[in-house]
Amino acid sequence: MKALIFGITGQDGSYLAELLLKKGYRVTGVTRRVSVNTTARIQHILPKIKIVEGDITDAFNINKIIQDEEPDEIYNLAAQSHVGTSFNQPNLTWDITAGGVLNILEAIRYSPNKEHMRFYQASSSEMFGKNYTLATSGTLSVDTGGSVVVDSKFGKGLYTYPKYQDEDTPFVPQSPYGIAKLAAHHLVRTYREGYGIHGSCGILFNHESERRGEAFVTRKITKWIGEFVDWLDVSELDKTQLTKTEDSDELIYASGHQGSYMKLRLGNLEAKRDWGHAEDYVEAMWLMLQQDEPDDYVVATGETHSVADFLDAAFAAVDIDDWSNLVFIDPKFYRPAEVDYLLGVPAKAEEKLGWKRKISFNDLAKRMVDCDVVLSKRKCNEKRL
Ligand code: NAP
Ligand code: G4F
Repeated sequence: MKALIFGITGQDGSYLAELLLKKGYRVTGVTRRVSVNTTARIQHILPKIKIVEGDITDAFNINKIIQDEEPDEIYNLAAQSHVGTSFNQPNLTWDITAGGVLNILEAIRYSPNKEHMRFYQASSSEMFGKNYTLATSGTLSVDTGGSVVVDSKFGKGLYTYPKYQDEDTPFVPQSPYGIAKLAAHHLVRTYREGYGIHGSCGILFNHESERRGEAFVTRKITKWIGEFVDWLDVSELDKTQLTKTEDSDELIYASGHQGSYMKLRLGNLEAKRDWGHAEDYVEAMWLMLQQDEPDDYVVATGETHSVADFLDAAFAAVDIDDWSNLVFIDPKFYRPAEVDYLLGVPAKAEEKLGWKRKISFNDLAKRMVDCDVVLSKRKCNEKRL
């Protein structure tokens, strides 16, 4: 089997390529020309995959790649994927995140091998925006642990709160990114129904990992913790020496110590997300393309946690219980419109694909922190040489 991955240099692209190689696929990845090397995440598998140069906004280029490669499965993970950036660069976000998908669909539509091609599109929980479904008393019963049992048409599942999103929740996107993803989502449905393309969309909720981009909130937190722990070590400080001073809210000082350290600067800590691990989520992408019929699926954990909860879990991994003096709230990181609450019900994916997430919220945070502590030490040692 032959797979073509758009967005192979990204977080998900790297995990998906590894998964497909393990399954015996021949993998081709599309990378765009940039002035620096972007293959860090796939460096270890580069000898085993084929790389072709392409940009999904270039329709002719994309068409040629698809006709040349004749893949059995096409995975589109390429996007301008940062929600905050989409408010500053809405046109670019639209061209890549919506227009790019149209280019791929058109190439498939006119391909002589159309009947043999299956297509996966990376849709997003960001498409739900501010909307959610409120479980009614008829569909839920309260579990002893404070969770609720949602009795959906795909069976019973245990979830932590009666507000959720699933495949039936109407989309009310809140950002240029969410709107572009929703346009792409509807394009896939239209090409599926209109031209018989085997196209499936994974409505994936937030998923993170040790390879997550550094501008997303989880990785921004764990990277900062890694570097901070290194600073404590080098300065021979222990955590009890840290004090808050009156003259600067933005710096961390230690009693009896000359140096200071810039606090972790964040925006809205109240927003709630359904966070899983990317390694689990790429498995769901592959499973979708193994189905006889194309369809759309929510992929999520069924739990929701605030950014503040993630801070608790991440700082706990380095034995810091109270992070309140280490974080500075910077209005710059607030968004013009926010998605306040995401909790996905993955009952359909569990029932029809047999998918189940394996990595818990606390393990996710710990794995990311552990990795960033090691990475920071390595980087700092290099700097000191
Ligand atoms: P990511 O790390 O930001 O990766 C995005 C990928 O898209 C990178 O390989 C990037 O290449 C590529 N790309 C961007 N613009 C391109 C263009 N014009 N032409 C070709 N390639 C381009 O994102 P991710 O977290 O792996 O997410 C994968 C996909 O799932 C994205 O579509 C994202 O929107 C969607 N999604 C993600 C989540 C999540 O929580 N991670 C949830 C729902 C949906 P460069 O390396 O050159 O920048
Ligand atoms: O980590 P985030 O930037 O992820 P966001 O906006 O939820 O988007 C991610 O998940 C989507 C799926 O729902 C994907 F489609 C999308 O591609 C991306 O992978 O922000 C999470 C939350 C937001 O509420 C944000 O306002 O964290 C809040 N936040 C608070 N301080 C921050 C910061 N976000 C970022 N990036 N940086 C901050 O300093």
